[in-house]
Amino acid sequence: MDAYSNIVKKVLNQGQIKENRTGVNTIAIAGAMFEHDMDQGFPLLTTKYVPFALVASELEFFIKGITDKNWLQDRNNHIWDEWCSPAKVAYGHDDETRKKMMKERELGPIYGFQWRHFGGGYQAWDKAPVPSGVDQLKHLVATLKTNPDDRRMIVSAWNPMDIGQMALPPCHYGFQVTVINGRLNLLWNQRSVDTALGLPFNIASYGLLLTLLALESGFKPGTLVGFLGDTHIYENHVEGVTQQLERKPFTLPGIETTAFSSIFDWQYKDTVLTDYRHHPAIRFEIAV
Ligand code: DHF
Ligand code: TMP
Repeated sequence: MDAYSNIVKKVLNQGQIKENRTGVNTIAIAGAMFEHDMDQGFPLLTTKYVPFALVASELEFFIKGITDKNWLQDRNNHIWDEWCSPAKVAYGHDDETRKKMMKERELGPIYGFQWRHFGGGYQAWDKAPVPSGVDQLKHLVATLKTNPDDRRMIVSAWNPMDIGQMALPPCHYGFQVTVINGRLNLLWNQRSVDTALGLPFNIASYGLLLTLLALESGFKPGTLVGFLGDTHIYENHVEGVTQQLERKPFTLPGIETTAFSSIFDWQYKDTVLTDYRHHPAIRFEIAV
């Protein structure tokens, strides 16, 4: 798992100062790769506490195609709050979209909508999305079971037609699955990477998705790979990550899933961490 620390070090050593829309500068590099063999344990950082239940409930929210943040808030998950609260709707591209987002507490056609209803014509501010469009996740699962040698098992969250309606254009905008020698590998693409705050969640989330897809299809969990684009550390995170780098990692935790029947029926509480030893949490302020 020191793949993560290596990325942090690379950004600190090679990063250039860059301005961006948030008003908090970053140091940034153009491109990095994260790689982790799932045989070594579940990829949850041990050099700081990462709240696994928040990662898992956000993943269930994506898998179910839900875009209403009330669903997350009902599960004590507030990681998307800033992207809907009336005070801080930062990304809506036009005033009308913004107003609707505030009123309906909708995030727009983000990850889950695209995974399950790509091209389905998101217009439902006042009702649940109608089940239309391409169900990319269903197709991927079906192909895994019927033709696992396929090299076209891709789910894309990047839909240029819908970006104007999203609370935030997808950061991790696509993933691919490939089966090699009986092992299921997952590779994701991410255009913009908040190395201190977002990346630990993204790694754990795709590690969990890989595990669930492996359970669903009967393949062994393989390698998790992240292709990272603009990979940055916000200036006000430098002190925290520097402190974090000095910490000695613990052995990685495991995860256990009880009563699994299907990824589509999976609930985040069905999966629990085992033996998670970690250093204390580090507070990083989020740039909105
Ligand atoms: N914007 C920015 N600037 N960075 C992000 O990582 C980011 N992530 C988003 C939406 N917008 C973003 C969605 N994912 C947290 C983690 C992931 C996430 C949003 C927020 C976060 O605040 N994590 C805290 C713990 C939060 C808690 O315990 O409630 C952390 O310290 O990891
Ligand atoms: P941007 O849209 O201007 O790139 O800002 C998005 C910020 O959020 C950027 O710092 C990357 C970060 N981010 C992640 O790192 N992971 C995520 O999953 C999400 C949603 C955002």
